[in-house]
Amino acid sequence: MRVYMKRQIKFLSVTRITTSEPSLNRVMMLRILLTLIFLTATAPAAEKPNILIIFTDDQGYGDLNCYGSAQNKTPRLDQLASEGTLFTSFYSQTVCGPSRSALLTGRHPIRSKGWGMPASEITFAEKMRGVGYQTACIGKWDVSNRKPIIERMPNAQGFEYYFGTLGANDGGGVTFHENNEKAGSTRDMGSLTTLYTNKAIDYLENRRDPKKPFVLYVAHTMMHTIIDASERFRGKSEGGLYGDVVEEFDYETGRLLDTLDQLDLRANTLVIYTSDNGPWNQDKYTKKKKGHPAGSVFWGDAGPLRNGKGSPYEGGYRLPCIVRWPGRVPAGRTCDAIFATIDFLPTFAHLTGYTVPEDRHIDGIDQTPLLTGRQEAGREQFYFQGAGIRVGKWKYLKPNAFFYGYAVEDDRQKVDELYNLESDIGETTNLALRNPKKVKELKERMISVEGADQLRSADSKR
Ligand SMILES: [Ca+2]
Repeated sequence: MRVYMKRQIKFLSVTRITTSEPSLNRVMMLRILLTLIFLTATAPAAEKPNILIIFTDDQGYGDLNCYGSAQNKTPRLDQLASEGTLFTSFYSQTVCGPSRSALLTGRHPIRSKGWGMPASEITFAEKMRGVGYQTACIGKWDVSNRKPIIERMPNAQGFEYYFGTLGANDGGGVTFHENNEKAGSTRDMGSLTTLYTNKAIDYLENRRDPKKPFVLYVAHTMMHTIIDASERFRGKSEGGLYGDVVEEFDYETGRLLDTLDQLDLRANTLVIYTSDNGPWNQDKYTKKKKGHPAGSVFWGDAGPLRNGKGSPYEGGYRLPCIVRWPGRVPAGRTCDAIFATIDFLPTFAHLTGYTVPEDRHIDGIDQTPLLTGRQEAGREQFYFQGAGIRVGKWKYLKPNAFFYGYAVEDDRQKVDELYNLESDIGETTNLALRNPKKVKELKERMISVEGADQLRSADSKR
């Protein structure tokens, strides 16, 4: 756009000097001005990417076929991966609310406060509105303590349009809000994936202004217990009820992606699919959970990773992540660089033209060079809340690392833990005693992140 403007302005000045006929001069001036107005009006949609974030709940690292699942059939997400980049060291957080506050603000939950995210936090949606974006959120919010606290609900946190549920569905029911108003409730958990998809499609087709770029954040309630699939998918997969839900989500995501194509939005839309935390795969929780059909499988698969939701082991934090942006993000690429939801806000800043908030510590970094393939390196480190840190291939957990109750491994010795994730992705062999220097180095790094409110982390300085 800037180039076009410069060319037109240059042409304008030349025209003024060389044209002697006044009426011709006026006509040309008018034409040029109209061209400039047209270019200005259409430029944002043509230049700034739309962003579609598809965020599932409690879906494990190993749930998709393209991440190694032998049971679940996920052709649409597999296709998305073949059209974009599949990340294998992507980190969200270990539970729902903290994961959402981190994604929205670019700040670890120690700063963005998870379920209790204060109104003073700045989200990427707020920043994107400031640079001409339309902003919408469909689905699970979960950062206003599951309550209708207006100043902490989506409309007040940057999203012009909202439809969804403020909390989770542990009791087998949800209440909806449309913007700040109550909008009904349901106990039919098998209807939610289709409902949110329909709302997202309706937003793309009917609610947005086609002349402006958009960000659409679709946060599904599935696969969070109490899970269910619609009649069309229930009992159909090889993976029990959980597999049915995964396959329905895959199908519905395909419908949403098809809508991008139908509206000619594929080329200029950055699509990100990921999950908020690992699967609820611990016996302690699942054995006593009521509300599922008898005998059904209702938890996901962490693949080769240790433990799941609520744990600082990889199964809690490391999630599938697929990014597609035709012609910009390399297609068919698998990338093991460290990338995280906290990086979304600074990366979107680069891509859409806003400035990252400067009055607070931002933990995320701009990962545009990684996404676009200009570099294969990502974050140098990733911090696990109250638990430890990963630096390169090394991961450290402190003796009193924080676990949510259901994720506690009763036989875990409360000692320093050090793992080489490159050779031991399942965190089976504790190398701490053999590498005291590495333990000391990582412990210091961990402490520097925790005390970083006024400082920039090593990654943020790049
Ligand atoms: Ca969750």
